[in-house]
Amino acid sequence: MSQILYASGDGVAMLTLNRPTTLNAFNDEMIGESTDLLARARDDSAVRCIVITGAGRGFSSGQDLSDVQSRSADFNIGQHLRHGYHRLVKQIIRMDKPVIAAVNGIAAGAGAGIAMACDYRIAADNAAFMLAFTKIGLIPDSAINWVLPRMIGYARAYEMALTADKIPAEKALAWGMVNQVVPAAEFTLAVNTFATRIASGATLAYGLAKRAMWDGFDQSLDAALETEAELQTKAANTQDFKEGVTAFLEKRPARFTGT
Ligand code: T3D
Repeated sequence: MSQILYASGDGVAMLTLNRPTTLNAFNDEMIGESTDLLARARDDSAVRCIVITGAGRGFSSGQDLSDVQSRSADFNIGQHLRHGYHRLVKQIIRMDKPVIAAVNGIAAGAGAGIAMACDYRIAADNAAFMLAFTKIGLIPDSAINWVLPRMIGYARAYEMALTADKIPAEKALAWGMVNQVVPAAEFTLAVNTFATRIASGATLAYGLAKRAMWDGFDQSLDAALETEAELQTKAANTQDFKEGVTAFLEKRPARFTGT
């Protein structure tokens, strides 16, 4: 059985993590499949926005712990991360398309890492985030140590690692970890409405803005300004820029095509 459901339409590709009996724990197959499907969405010009969500009551419970127990003595966890989760989170962070995490339930361990690597998080009001790692004697991984302190500050990020407590959606919103919290009953509609709105926007500019901001984390002011100049040159060469300015002057809504 496929570990991920993939559907696309109206400019949106939807990846649904599909191991609900484990709250969508990641086994090797699911890590590989999600990385490949993200590449497919990235390379499909009809796809202008990507959504990752979970089947059933969880978003993802992180690494499948049954698989962990059956590993051989010479299993190399560093290589497992490098060839698995690292490729997956980099696929999300480095693609020039917006990726939305639709967090329908618990996002624990690497599941929280995947959600945090995304560009926007919509959480159901019964969702929660949990750095479960230290409960089993591990440190956070899947780019959490890089992303989360930048997102919410060291004090809160380290508190999450230290306590491994569940951070409910509303608290995650107050901490700046999620962008929207919606009632569970309205979750699917809210996700579809937002994703469709983004997919009909100036998606090329969204992708370039994403790159400028991520690159900016590692850059000096001068280098960041140069990146802005280069990427703005690209944005200014798009049909969307022409259309955006024309629509403004004609006092009508713009019809962006992502080209
Ligand atoms: O080693 C490496 O590969 C390095 C990489 C590490 C990355 C990581 O993600 S490490 C962190 C791994 N994840 C966890 O430690 C979380 C484990 N799960 C939980 O703590 C809890 O399940 C939750 C807090 C997420 C949810 O609790 P609750 O009470 O809502 O659900 P539950 O009853 O615990 O789980 C429901 C079922 O899912 C249950 O199976 P059952 O009893 O109905 O047959 C449970 O065993 C299963 N499940 C939940 N999480 C995992 C899992 N099965 C395998 N792996 C899991 N991670």
